[in-house]
Amino acid sequence: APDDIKQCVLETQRANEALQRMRLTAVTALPEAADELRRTIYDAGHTQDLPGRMVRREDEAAADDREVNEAYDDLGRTWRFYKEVFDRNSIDNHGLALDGSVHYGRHYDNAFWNGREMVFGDGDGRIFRPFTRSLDVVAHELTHGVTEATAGLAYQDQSGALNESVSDVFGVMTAQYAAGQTAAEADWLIGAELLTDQVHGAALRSLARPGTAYDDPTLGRDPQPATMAHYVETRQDNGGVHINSGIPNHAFYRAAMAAGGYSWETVGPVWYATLNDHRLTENADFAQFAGVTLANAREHAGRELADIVSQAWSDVGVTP
Ligand code: ASN
Ligand code: ZN
Repeated sequence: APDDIKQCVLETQRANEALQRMRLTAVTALPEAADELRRTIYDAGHTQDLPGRMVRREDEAAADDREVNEAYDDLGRTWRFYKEVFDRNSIDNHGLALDGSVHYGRHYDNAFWNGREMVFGDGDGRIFRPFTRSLDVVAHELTHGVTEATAGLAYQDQSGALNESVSDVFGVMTAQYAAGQTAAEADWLIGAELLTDQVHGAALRSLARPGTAYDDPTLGRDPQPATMAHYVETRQDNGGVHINSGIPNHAFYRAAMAAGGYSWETVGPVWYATLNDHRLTENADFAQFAGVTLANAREHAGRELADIVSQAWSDVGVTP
């Protein structure tokens, strides 16, 4: 069944690519995008000027800078995950070169995708270590680019929480793939490597137990809900996009655990097909997203996985 989904994803991609090629050749006759990994890492030198000084390009030897090499290695792992598992050629599926900037700002406690590149702060050293430490965080940021290039989920309210969740889901899947872990073996944490020993908490977020990862209110982070019963209505954080993402995150976790085996071979392809499905609108809410996952599971993965996906959404209180 997962092979069928892969096949479908492949066919959709081929169709999209053929269309894109026709457009491109019609306009400028551009050469085919190279199907190869092209990374460039920049050093922002503790400023907020991007991208900063170029410090390591593809095939160059390791730099004398841990964060430069972590960004380089983890962008590579994420690129390989998308290529090998979903036959996706980089963020735009057209071989977009991957740019990353490290040492952004001073004591900067975050990482982000700015629409062109991935940017990583060094953390304040008290709560956070440099944001290149966690592969799932690097993959989370790169996936914001993938979502922008596919479903285009608006970064507000439920579609924003779905956008965040997709980044977490593909972030943990990238880490599980790189480590060769089954759903049962994985920790399902985002950013476990970022927190210093002084922090009370395991990670930024947990897909297995949302709300338990980082629940120290003095750190200004709200616990995430795992189900609709605890959905948080707020105007902060674009309508709580990093909060309510706990709900679709937990649905994915439950489905992956029920399916067993490797997440990227079971529910991962269903979520990936959903991201590439034209039935998913930019302002989709949880119920609509769930509906498209179910449609894809039914159409390409068969009854058993469809029932698992359906049960997982029902468990978190989302009815398609
Ligand atoms: N690290 C955050 C994220 O990628 C940055 C943000 O708030 N957009 O979600
Ligand atoms: Zn994000």
